[in-house]
Amino acid sequence: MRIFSGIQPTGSLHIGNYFGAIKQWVDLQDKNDCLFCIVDLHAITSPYEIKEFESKVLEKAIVYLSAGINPEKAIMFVQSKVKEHTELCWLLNSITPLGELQRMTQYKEKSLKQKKKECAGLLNYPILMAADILLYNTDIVPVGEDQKQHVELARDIAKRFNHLFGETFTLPQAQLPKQGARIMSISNPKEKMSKSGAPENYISLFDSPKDIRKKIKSAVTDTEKTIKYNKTKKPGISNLLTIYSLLSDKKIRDIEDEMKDKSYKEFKESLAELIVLKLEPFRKKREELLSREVYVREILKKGEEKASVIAQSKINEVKNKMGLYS
Ligand code: AQP
Repeated sequence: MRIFSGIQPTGSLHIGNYFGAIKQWVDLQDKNDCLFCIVDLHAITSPYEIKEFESKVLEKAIVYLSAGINPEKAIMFVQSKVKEHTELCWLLNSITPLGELQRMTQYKEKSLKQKKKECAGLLNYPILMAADILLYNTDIVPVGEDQKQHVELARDIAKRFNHLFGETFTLPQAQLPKQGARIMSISNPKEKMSKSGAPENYISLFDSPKDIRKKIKSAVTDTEKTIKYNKTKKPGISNLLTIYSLLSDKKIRDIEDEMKDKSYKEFKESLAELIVLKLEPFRKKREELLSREVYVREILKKGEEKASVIAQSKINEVKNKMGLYS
């Protein structure tokens, strides 16, 4: 199977990104043909710091490696270095109905947040994402729940293109993890954990033990006392139980049993220690890689070369099918 997925280089990668996306990538890379991209062109659709941007991209490559991506098995590269992504995006622009873009949940949410800073790129974001995916004849796109709608749109665009110009694109499918497809914010459990939100809302993969303990201590719960999973009535505790379950590989029911005589404070203390323990290898690996910039850049360069070969051949096919001057 061909697998493609990406993450924006802005913000700090959090446990939601890990359980929703990266953990699936690590599991898939052994038996599949994987491309993992740092989608910098997506990130520029929101305000960003120009001076820090390149280092953020490099930092994300370090994050991918620290979280278990193996460059011997998967192609890792930066989106803007393979120009066919933007080229295909423009070609797909011409067959994507405006109404479909306007109904995308992420567009509606982000355009509200960005208000006066909203740009056309925010609306066209899913077309670029479709180009990322379709360029590589992707079968499976491992993502968290919030990106499912965009993958479905990519599939619709592929179907429309194939119908108009003849069989060209593989129809991609989103793959969500069974558990952890939507980790909620720990400061507002009714909203998704988000890296562009305030630091109190997420646990970064590289937060210090001190910060982890502090954030979990102040995580929002409810006024009851029972440690029971109930997504609608107890979203805070349910989210913390989900995180506990994902990190401990224990079933939620078993954790509820284990914790039945414990207070929220005690439960939070064990959760914080579990997170500290499980994230320690990520922190260590990152420390080690931070001083190896040349090595990381080499990995990205090799990835770019490999991705470009596939992308060039696909874009030529697409342009031919569309009848463009050859
Ligand atoms: N809370 C989450 N739970 C599970 N999965 C999540 N993902 C994001 N948040 C959660 C998945 O992580 C990948 C990151 O994709 P992205 O960088 O393109 O950004 P996003 O989806 O918009 O994620 P964020 O963290 O919320 O970033 P901002 O705040 O910048 O928008 C995707 O696979 C996503 O589904």
